[in-house]
Amino acid sequence: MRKLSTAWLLEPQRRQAVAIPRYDRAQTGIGIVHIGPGAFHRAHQAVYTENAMNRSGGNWGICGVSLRSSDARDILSQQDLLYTLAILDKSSRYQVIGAIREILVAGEQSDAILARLSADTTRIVSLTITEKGYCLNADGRLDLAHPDIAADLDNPGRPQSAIGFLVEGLRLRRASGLTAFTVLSCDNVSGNGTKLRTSVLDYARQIDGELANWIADCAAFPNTMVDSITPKTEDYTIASVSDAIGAQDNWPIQREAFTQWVIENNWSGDRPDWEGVGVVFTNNVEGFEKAKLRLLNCLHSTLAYAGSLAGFATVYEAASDSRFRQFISDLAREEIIGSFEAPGELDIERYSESVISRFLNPEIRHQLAQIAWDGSQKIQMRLLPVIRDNLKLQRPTRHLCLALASWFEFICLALRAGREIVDPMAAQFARMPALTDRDAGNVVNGFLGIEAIFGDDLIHNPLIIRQLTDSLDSLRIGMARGQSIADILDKRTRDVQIR
Ligand code: CS2
Repeated sequence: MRKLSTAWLLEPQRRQAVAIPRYDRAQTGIGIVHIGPGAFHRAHQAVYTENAMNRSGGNWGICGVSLRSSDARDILSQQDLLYTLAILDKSSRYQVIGAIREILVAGEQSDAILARLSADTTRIVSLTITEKGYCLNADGRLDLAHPDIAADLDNPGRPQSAIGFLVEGLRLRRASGLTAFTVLSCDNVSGNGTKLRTSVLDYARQIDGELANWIADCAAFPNTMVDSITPKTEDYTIASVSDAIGAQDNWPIQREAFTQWVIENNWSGDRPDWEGVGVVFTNNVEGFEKAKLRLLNCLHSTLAYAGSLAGFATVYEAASDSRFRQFISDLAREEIIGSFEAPGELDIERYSESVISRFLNPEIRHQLAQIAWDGSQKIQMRLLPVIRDNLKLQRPTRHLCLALASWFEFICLALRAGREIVDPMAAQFARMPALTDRDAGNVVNGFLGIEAIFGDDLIHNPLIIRQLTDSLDSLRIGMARGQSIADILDKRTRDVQIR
């Protein structure tokens, strides 16, 4: 089979059903640097940029910056940095994306990265670095003791972290009299732009107060909400996409048809014609962000932990179980909707239903194990703020506590079995005997005592301690009696309804 390449795009026998770049790729300059060009970036922001260039042109090619692995560069450079987006739904579509024009790897190509960041032509630096890339401590400030940050502060001209690169890039721009770029965070983090701004300014202040003031005055850090379910590429994806397009693509990306990008109206400089291809610019990102994190992501994490305990492998499998579906829709209706102010233009009930129906897309094999990663970071965005808001508003928290207790049990079972836990705090968990205690109360206290995750409020809340202990007990007792977790969830749902 021919390899996906620029030459293949020009072949007359190429399948016409596969969409390909319509702009002149060779003549397109780089205008965006993206830190973290993983699957989500390639399925989402790169596709909006591709579609914007198809529609209106512009020098908006993307330079991807990988902070750790060189895989993306090594594999994609063998196919001229082209890859296929497979949109999997009732009917599937395939589009070859050409927006990425260069991929650089930190450590190996740091000079080239800094040259890109400080080039006049670079107007936007976007990021998908996940929750942990922000390096914030429990008070929401930059964690100066974080090993990556401490190393960069020792040697700021040779950064390794995203924060270090942003600040060094901005410093170089200021020194050569250029304008700042817009810093566009695209992570599932509430107030992502504001948080990134805090990290960047805290870091810059350590180096040079004047530089920090300049960044504060000149660089925009809009908040954003990003959405599209993007399971990671598996071997079957490579085989089925290559088969569908008629060329060998060694790193295609799969995602659902639904996609959404909402960006705060807070911008300096120009940008691709994103509005023309469906991006929404608004003054109220916060409401959209909360709706997405609290409904889609919170329900995802709930399925990831409770569903894994039940032996399900994918979101589709777990959500297809009627008891699980009932549990998450009750959680959404009774405890999530109403915990925050939804944007006026969003019908929140319908949004919530549509999220659950997206979980039921049989074409998307989204592994629960993938969603379960980094739980210590994710629950801080997805579950804990809902619990806190409900406590303030005297609203119920029982389903939320059962979801959280599922995470406790998920970690506890992995620790006991010596299974790998993909989480930046895994080593700390392994050093805490309380987390594997037989007594549910001790486990709950052990977890709630981790201030970096839970702050210092929940451990003093008797209602939450009771509900968590109760939930963990019923999970354990039920499972020990051979009940399926789906039955346990089902029973809890009915108990709550009787109350
Ligand atoms: C998921 C998200 O992996 C996860 O934690 O909840 O990546 C989710 O698929 C996306 O946010 C959907 O936009």
